[in-house]
Amino acid sequence: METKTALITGITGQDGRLLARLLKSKGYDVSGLIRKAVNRNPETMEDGVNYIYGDVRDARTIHEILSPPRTFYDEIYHLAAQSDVAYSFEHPQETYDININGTLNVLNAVRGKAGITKLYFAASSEMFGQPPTMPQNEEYPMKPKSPYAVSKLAGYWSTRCYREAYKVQARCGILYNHESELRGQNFVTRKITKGIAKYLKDGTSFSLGNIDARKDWGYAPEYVEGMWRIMQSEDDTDYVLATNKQHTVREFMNTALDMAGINWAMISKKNTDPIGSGWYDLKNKRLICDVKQDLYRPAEADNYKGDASKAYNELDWLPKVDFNSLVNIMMEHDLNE
Ligand code: F7E
Repeated sequence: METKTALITGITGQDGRLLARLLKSKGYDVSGLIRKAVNRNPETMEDGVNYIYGDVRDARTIHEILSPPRTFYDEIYHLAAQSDVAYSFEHPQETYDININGTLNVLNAVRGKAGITKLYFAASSEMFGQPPTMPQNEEYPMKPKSPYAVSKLAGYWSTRCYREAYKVQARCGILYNHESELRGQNFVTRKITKGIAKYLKDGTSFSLGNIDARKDWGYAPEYVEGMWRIMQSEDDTDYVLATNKQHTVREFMNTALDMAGINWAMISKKNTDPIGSGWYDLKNKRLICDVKQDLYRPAEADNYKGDASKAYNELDWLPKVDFNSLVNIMMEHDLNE
C-alpha cells in the first residue's frame, strides 16, 4: 500500500504535535507548516516530520505549498489558529486575520482537489457561545460570544460552504476543551499544574480568574485520534468530540492540589463572590493562589457540556481518560519536570 501523506498547519501547538506523533505511528509521511517567526525550536518539534516554512495568512505561499506537482497531500489538518480566547478580546483583528483569512487561504488552495485531498477544520465548542441547555450536539444553535468564537464560526461556515459549493472534501471537528502535558501555559489547566509545581519549588503564588467556569475537559491524545477518525469517515460531515461531563476550574485546582500532596484550605473574603478568595497552604501558612477580577473576560462563555454520540455511533470514538486521570497526568508531569 502507498504511504499516505498529511500536512498539518499549526504543527507546533499541542494538537499539531500530538497529531504528528499519531500519524507517524500510523505510517503517514507527515509535513508541518511552521511560521518563520516561531523558528526551529527543538522543544516543540517532532522527529521525522518534514517542516515547511509558511504562514497561513500568506495566500500565495499557501497556494504554492498545496499546488501539485510540487506537493500532494492525502489529508490536510488545518489546526493553525490564534486559539487563546482571552487574547482574542484584546487582539480581534489579529485573531480574524489568522483564523478567518488563514482558513480561506487553505480552502482556496484545496478548492478543486475533490477526490485528491481531504481537509480537516478545527472548529470549537466556543462557537455555541453561552448555551442555555446541556449538552450541545452538532445541531445546537451557535451564538458566539468572543472574537475567537466568531472567527471559528466563520471558518466553520466557510468550510461547509466550500464543501457544498466546490465539493471540497472537508470535515469539521467541533472539539470541546482538551488538555495534556503539552498544553500551553496560557490555558487554565496547564497554568494550574505549572503554577502548583512552581509554588512547591520556590513558594511563588499565582492568580486565576473565573474559577466557577464549567468546562467539558478531555485528554488531548484521544481527541487527535478523533480527528483522524473524522478524516477516515465515509462522509464529509462534522462531529462534536467531548466527554459529556462537566467540571469547574475550582475543581481542577482542588484536585491538582490534592494530587500534589498539599494540605490546603479555601479562604473566602465574601461567601458568594470568589474574587479576593484564595487557596492557602495550611502547613506553610502561605497563599498558593488567589482570584482576581482582571483575569475575568469581558464576556464569559463558561458553561459547556458536549454530546459526542454521533462520533461514538459513526466513528466508534469514546474518550476513556476521566477528569481525575487527566489532572493526575498533567500534575505528575509538571511535578517531575
Ligand atoms: O479557559 C477560566 C476561563 O483559557 C478555560 C481553547 O483551546 O478551549 C479553549 O478555550 C476556563 C475559561 O480555555 C483563568 O475564563 C479562570 O472559562 O483554558 P482556557 P478556553 O477559553 O475554554 C476551547 C474549546 C477552544 O477552542 C480554545 O481554543 O478557565 N479561567 N482563570 C482562566 N483561563 C485562563 N486561560 N487563565 C486563567 O487564569
